[in-house]
Amino acid sequence: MKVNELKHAGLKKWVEDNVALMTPDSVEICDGSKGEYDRMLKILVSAGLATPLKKRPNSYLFRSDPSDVARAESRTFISSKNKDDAGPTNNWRDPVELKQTMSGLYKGCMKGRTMYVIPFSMGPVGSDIAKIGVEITDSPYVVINMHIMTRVGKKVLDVLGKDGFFVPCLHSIAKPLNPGESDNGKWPCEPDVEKKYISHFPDTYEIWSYGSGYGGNALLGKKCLALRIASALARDEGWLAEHMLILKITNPKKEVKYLAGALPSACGKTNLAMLVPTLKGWKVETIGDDIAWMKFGKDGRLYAINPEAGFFGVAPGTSEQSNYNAMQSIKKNSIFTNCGLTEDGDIWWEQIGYGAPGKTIIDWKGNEKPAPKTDKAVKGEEIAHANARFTAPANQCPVIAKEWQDPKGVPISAFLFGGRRATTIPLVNQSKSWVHGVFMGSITGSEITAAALDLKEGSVRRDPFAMLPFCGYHMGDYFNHWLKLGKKAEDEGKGDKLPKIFFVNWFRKDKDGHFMWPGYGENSRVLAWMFDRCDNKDNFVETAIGKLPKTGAIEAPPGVSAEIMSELCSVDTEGWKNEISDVRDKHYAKFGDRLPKVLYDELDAIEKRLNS
Ligand code: GTP
Ligand code: SPV
Ligand code: MN
Repeated sequence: MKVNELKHAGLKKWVEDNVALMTPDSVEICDGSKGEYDRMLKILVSAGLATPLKKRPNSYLFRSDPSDVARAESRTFISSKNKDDAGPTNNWRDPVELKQTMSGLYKGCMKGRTMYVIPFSMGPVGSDIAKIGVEITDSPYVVINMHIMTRVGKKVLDVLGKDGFFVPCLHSIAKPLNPGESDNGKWPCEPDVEKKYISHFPDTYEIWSYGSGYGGNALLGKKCLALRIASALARDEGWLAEHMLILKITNPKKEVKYLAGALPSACGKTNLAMLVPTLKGWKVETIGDDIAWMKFGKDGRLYAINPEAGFFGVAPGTSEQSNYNAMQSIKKNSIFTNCGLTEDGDIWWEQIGYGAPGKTIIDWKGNEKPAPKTDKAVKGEEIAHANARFTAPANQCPVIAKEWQDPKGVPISAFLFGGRRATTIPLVNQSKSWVHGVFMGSITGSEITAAALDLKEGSVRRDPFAMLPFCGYHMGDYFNHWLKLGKKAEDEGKGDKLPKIFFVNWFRKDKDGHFMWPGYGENSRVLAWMFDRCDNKDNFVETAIGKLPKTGAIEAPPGVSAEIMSELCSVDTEGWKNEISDVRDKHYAKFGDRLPKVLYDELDAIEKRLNS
């Protein structure tokens, strides 16, 4: 298909204007076909950017530039007309100035390259909850990843019609080629982090990204559209766009519930979404592992779709033991970025479950090293980058639920929030009410992981609703949006249809720094408790901070003593007092008068209960 054959006048003009600005050598409208995918890979292999993996059919390894290994939060901008609308947790730039600067950068940026125009649907094509985006990019690596992560092609243009709504997503890796020049094995990008831009214009629902080819910076359907822009759309249209996995859980009586869970980046969403329960008779199946879009149905229940079509998962730590279903999902047709390459032509990473075969291994920077005998991580000597990722089609997951692409979505019974917290926060805690649940989401804290550049790993930061880097507007208004949706349901007499809200923590540590809770498959014990809570089972005790499991209501996993269980499931009063003052002084204080008053009321009420 040619540009002048595009039926949507707005889309055609947008493409033509950008061709004139970016001056690519050629333009291609992507059709999402297997032929197109294979052709992109031929280009990438011959440019020395992709290595075919002997051990995995139709699978390839990429090594990025060392400057381009994760989301660049310091270079991510929410460019609303009014600075106040971006709020204290986002980097704001004036949209007129930012567009001027970036237009200057975009000028001629695709010289020597092909411009790819990717029409994609976030969500099953034509679903009421789905949205259409079109990404312009000069990266064939982005094209193949978008093939897996979204639904690409002509069917999307058909739904878009002559004047349908789409989110324009501009992307360039910022590395034009001179005549005769090729990438020659070097990942093309702007290596100076300060010159990268991941910009969002929430008033006009546009995305402009420049200089990075990695993950959330470049696959613009994901964090940029499905969270930052979608959260603004959801605010304007009355729905929810969240950084949440969606899972289906079946109990031994064959009763089914759906649950959505927000955990910060690299804190266990993919693992939870595909968990293999250790509890007999329980089953977990996957709907999605990173993002949920949710709308209320006529019956008052909240229906969720997974807007994505694949998994862009954290590789290190993934093993047959920790995440069997992810390991099965990546056996073929998968893309690996910044993993190690073994002598026999397979990928390898820390905690993959076995030492590397052979004598040597190529690390993520392309250096040959002795093959590690064990899969233990050695600080500073990592073979795979800590944020190395796999891209795999969701339908390759052995436990993908049969309804995962149902256009009407699945009804959510419970939300869970959580983070990585070595102290204070109990294994699981149910909110006393919707408002208390929103309070819980709003104070989420987590130790920083490798999923973002330029942040000190390990220190605790507040990451409300796991949305800190992904909320496209003022976080105080976002809290209010959640409160308003709950109030509306309650006012309409449908409060009992609202999902129950829980807070979990798999990451408590003992004095020696060891995890107190085994996590992974054992988390099914907590899911089962939540499941029964949704049916109002008498398995809880009311405490100052919420509803905690009754002694014995969650059976201790092998190796966990009764004392540890009790520590994990009780209120650390002193810890919580510190938590409350930290939230009041350092977190809520940032939001000024846009922090809903009822959340301060929750804070006061908990403090009062802790002191009584
Ligand atoms: P993003 O894709 O960045 O949004 O990450 P995610 O939330 O999907 O995290 P993921 O499931 O990929 O897990 C990230 C890391 O946490 C991996 O190294 C996992 O092995 C580890 N992890 C996941 N679940 C658990 C758990 O229950 N306990 C412990 N100790 N570690 C876990
Ligand atoms: C995250 O960081 O939460 C991810 C990876 O899921 S990325 O797509 O790079 O944002
Ligand atoms: Mn994520």
